[in-house]
Amino acid sequence: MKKLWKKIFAKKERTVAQQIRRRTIFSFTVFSLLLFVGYEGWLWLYDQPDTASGAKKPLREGLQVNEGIFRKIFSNDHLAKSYPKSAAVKQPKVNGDVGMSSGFDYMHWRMKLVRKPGDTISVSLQDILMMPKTEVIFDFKCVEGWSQVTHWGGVRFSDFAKKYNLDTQTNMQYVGLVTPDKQYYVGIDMPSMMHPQTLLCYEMNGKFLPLDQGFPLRLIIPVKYGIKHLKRIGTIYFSNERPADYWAERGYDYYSGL
Ligand SMILES: Nc1nc2c(c(=O)[nH]1)N[C@H]1C(S)=C(S)[C@@H](COP(=O)(O)O)O[C@H]1N2
Ligand SMILES: [Mo]
Repeated sequence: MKKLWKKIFAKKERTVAQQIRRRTIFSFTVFSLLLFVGYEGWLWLYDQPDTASGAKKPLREGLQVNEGIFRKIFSNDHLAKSYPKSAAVKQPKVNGDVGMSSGFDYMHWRMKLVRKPGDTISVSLQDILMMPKTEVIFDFKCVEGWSQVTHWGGVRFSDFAKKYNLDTQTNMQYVGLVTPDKQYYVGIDMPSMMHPQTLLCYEMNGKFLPLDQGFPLRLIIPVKYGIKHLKRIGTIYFSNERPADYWAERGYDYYSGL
């Protein structure tokens, strides 16, 4: 009995050659298994239906799950940190002048509000000024790496949408904004556009915007990087497809959320 016990538990003495052989067989088995699993997995993926975008369904779904998580973290429910007025810089930096062509006739400016293709109305600065004002003081961040605390005033886009009965429109997925000369343009996802700190902005430090900072009207959207804060709004439209976006076309993240 004792002998049998010993025989079972005693470490088998193996020659070096035997040990190498054993390890080789083991490694080879694991490698073959992995190869098989990988190959079968690839065949499975290959058999999956394509989506409209041409990507395989499981991959597309994975991306959608990621996007969903991303939106939960970065959208609506979180407010950008706000600061006291005294923290705002007196002379905010001017950055970016695409679409800010000279000869802009600000005296006759009207914002084109495209309710749907073929149904556009004009909105004047007077119309905007008649609505309740909201102010926001936040740390404005540019993708170039600088940031500064700035103070803005204007109409919440969500208030504007309510006043103009844009229910159908705000049920769509995106808003597009374009400068009057069409040179600069951004696309914004609807949750960020309806965020309580997103403004159709006409004031900086309690005064009308300077021309080079977007007079008469610009977008202020604290949940996004600077590239999305389009200066000098010419047209607003709505879409379920991603609107053209100047910096996304040049390789920056379409969402550019903070
Ligand atoms: N029309 C227009 N709006 C624009 C830009 C631009 O080039 N053209 N640049 C963007 C970028 S990159 C930043 S950081 C901010 C800068 O706003 P500011 O000039 O008021 O500081 O505007 C954004 N809005
Ligand atoms: Mo920027």
